[in-house]
Amino acid sequence: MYGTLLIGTAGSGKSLLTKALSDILKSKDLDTITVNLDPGVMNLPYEPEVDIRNLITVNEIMEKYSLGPNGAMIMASDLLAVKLDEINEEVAHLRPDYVLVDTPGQMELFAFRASGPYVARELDFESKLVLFLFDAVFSNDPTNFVSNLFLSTAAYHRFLLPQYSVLSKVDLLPEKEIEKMVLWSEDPSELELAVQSQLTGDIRLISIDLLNAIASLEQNFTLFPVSATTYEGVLELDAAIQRQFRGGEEIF
Ligand SMILES: Nc1nc2c(ncn2[C@@H]2O[C@H](COP(=O)(O)OP(=O)(O)OP(=O)(O)O)[C@@H](O)[C@H]2O)c(=O)[nH]1
Ligand SMILES: [Mg+2]
Repeated sequence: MYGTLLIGTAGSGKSLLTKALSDILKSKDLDTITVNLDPGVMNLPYEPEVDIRNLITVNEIMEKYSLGPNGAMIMASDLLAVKLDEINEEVAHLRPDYVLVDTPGQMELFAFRASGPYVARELDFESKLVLFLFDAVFSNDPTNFVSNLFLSTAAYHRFLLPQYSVLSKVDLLPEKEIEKMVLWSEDPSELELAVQSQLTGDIRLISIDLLNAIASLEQNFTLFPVSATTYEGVLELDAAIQRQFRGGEEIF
């Protein structure tokens, strides 16, 4: 059983990409299920086979513990860890080959609290992969791109799982902007050039320092450009995921 966890900032496209990848896998007759781990989501673009909302909902927690929405979201994401055995049992019962795991909207609630790394570690898959989503529209200037690179590194630091970087929503920008970001991800000197030429003052200095720190980690951030609405790049991303699971090649 191979598990892919989709992680990224709020609204970066995790849920729609979960659907797109699931569509592709199912169209190839691969035994695939989706797992929703977001207890606060109202509408999903797919029908999850396993859904944390059957075990915990943010609304119930708000009522039961007299919490506001933020407090309830924090409590709900911590409760994920307690419910994990039940999630694992439900998944095991379905015996799929591929599991796509959609994670809570606010990435910090999952990645940066104790429960997220615990859940990622204890999910009962024989092999696991993280997809970290860079929202193309948000990443389209050097300052935001560097911030997102840093978040991606922080996610790796939390989960310590093989990790692919995905550039989501590429249908929303001209192709040359997408190519530019892919180039930044492949070649740190190109990103540094953009920082040097487009930024000034303290933000330039800090960005260069951050880039040097990231470069010293020697990680591969090469972006997979995808659109979950037009399906551009989704087949290629799926092929890369399959290679990772079957070949176990080093990514990060
Ligand atoms: N044009 C376009 N819109 C997209 C794409 N992927 C997601 N969206 C839109 O972006 C918004 C957020 O997408 P979601 O898939 O809900 O993102 P998410 O990361 O799951 O969001 P949260 O769980 O709420 O943090 C929705 O309105 C989607 O329709 C894409 O590839 N192209
Ligand atoms: Mg979502």
